[in-house]
Amino acid sequence: MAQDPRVQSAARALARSRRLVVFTGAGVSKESGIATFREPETGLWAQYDPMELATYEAYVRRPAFVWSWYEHRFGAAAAAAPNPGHRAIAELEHLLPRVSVVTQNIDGLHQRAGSSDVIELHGNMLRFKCLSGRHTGFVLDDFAGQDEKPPRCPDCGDPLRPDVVWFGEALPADAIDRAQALSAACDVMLVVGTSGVVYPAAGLPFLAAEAGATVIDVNPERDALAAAAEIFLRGPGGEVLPQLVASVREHLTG
Ligand code: BV8
Repeated sequence: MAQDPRVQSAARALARSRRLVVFTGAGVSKESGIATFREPETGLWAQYDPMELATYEAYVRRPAFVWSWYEHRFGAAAAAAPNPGHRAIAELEHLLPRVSVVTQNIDGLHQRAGSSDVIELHGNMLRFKCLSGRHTGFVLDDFAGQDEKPPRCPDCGDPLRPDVVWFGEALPADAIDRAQALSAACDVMLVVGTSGVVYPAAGLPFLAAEAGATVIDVNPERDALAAAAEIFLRGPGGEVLPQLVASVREHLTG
């Protein structure tokens, strides 16, 4: 891939960038062993559609069931380690003047890989709040002794929920506002591992392209963002990104 002219032109664009946004989806965590949203899960959850489970209605209707789905995912995220793709993204911060990561993922792996400016558009499943939303900022240890599923809010006794954005819920205003401002002002956007079907997140690459940024899309298969991407690099992030970053380093060190 290193001699691939598309990788070379992507590396040149990245090496020149002054304001880079890296926009990621579930695919960037696939090589860490975390299931994506639209590729069938294996095992117990294979027959359930995440779109049906990641909603307020599903949680209110079947709280223990939806909580068990998240417990399965907490376990996967806790057992997972950042993969070479996450680490390559984190390395870009040491090569380029300004790098912001905007992620749809809720697994916290970009932060664990060392990225220091991460906007979580859809929250983080290792943070919890009560159903009313009045009490937030809980972590798993805050209710470790509770057997009830879902556990109860230590402050008000409401059922707890993961601090994530469910379908039909608004994204945190500060997160989406900052992500849209950065996308409209960036000169390069590197998109990794998203099918580009979930809005308003999927609008960000189009915002960047309309503002004249070079949009680079990394995905093993074509996704819905093809119209926004100037350069498409076909392949898994864990393979493409380390090669891309090595090429950026070559361009910068001459
Ligand atoms: C909103 C957190 C309005 C939870 C997620 C009806 C009612 C209400 C809203 C809507 C509606 N119809 C449409 C909408 C809008 C809706 C939406 O966009 N729906 C889509 C499906 C049509 N959006 C919303 O509901 C949003 N809210 O609109 O609110 C509003 C406004 C004001 C006031 C009130 C309400 C909220 C959306 C957020 C939902 N929450 N996650 C949880 O995770 O449990 S979204 C969920 O999908 C994940 O975050 C996931 O990241 C995200 C996007 O999916 P992708 O990341 O792209 O993952 P996917 O599996 O699809 O693709 C993986 C890609 O990776 C593939 O392309 C694959 O090829 C690639 N890949 C595979 N292997 C690799 C790889 N890439 C690289 N390397 C590899 N190795």
